[in-house]
Amino acid sequence: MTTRRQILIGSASAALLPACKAGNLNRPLLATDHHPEGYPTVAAVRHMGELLSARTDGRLNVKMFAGGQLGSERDTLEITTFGGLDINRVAIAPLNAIEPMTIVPSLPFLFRSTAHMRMALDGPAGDEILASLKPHGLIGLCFYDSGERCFYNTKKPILTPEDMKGMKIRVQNSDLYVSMIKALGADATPMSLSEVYQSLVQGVIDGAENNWPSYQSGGHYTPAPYYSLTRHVMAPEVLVMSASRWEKLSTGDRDIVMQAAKESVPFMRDLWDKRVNDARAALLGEGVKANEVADLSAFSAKMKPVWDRYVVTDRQKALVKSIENLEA
Ligand code: GTR
Repeated sequence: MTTRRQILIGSASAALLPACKAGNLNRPLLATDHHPEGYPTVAAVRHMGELLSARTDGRLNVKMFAGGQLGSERDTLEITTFGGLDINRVAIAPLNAIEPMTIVPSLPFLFRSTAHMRMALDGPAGDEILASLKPHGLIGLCFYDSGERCFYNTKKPILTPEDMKGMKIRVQNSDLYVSMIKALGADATPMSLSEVYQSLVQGVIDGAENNWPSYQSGGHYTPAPYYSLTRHVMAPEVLVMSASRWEKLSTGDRDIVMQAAKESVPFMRDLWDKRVNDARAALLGEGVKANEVADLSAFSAKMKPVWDRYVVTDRQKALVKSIENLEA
């Protein structure tokens, strides 16, 4: 039986065909992002493309398909692993089902601050997570910031986990986040980002969780104006490349690609910090009711069984420890 996902993946692949000219290695690197043009992740990959082009006299460059036009992150990842797409910027959550090491930076309340998160991902911990993607047909190029994810909903401010009782909360497609929501006493509904706005409007869900820029760019604040600063997850975005395309690059070109990706990180962070501040200010100006949460430990205390369930291998445990021990 042909599933809806297979049809979607098929139509995305068909959309790529004109740009692809299968087997033509002179074609641009085909890149995709769920976010619209102008979003910091999209701008960063465009910047990377400019660096590539400048450093190879236009031999290497990037063609970007932004705005989720090729489907959900889960679907485009599948296309990337079989080589239909070359570069993909995704959240780390859809990689959780593929590679257990990606669970670690996705853990609720792991990172103590933005500085801590950046230090971990810029160092050996980050390198280990990126390298863990290789057996899955993906080359991890770099991490981008995704800020602090917070809960928002259509009903009321969340001050304690008790306030979430019975609420239907959308999560990304990751079992870890389904368990996180259940541990907080709410009901989890995994769905793709593009379905969230309509689901909030129709009351299919009561809330979701995300950073300020995504809350703004998806328009979710209109149906769900209560934004509670739980800062429960600081999981990063990841930029991956299809291993099959990577293997066709010369060693010299691989270095150029890796270097351009690394240089796009500080570029992205500058845009990101500004975007977070602008989104916050604009949304507060539009009447979003944001509230601080006095006792975050009431939320983090409930995460112990979630960590225990998902951090199981020795490698994961060692990675958690090495990140916890960083002094940022
Ligand atoms: C955003 C992230 C997206 C997407 C989204 C989501 O913060 O940038 O890649 O994963 O969250 O909630 O699905």
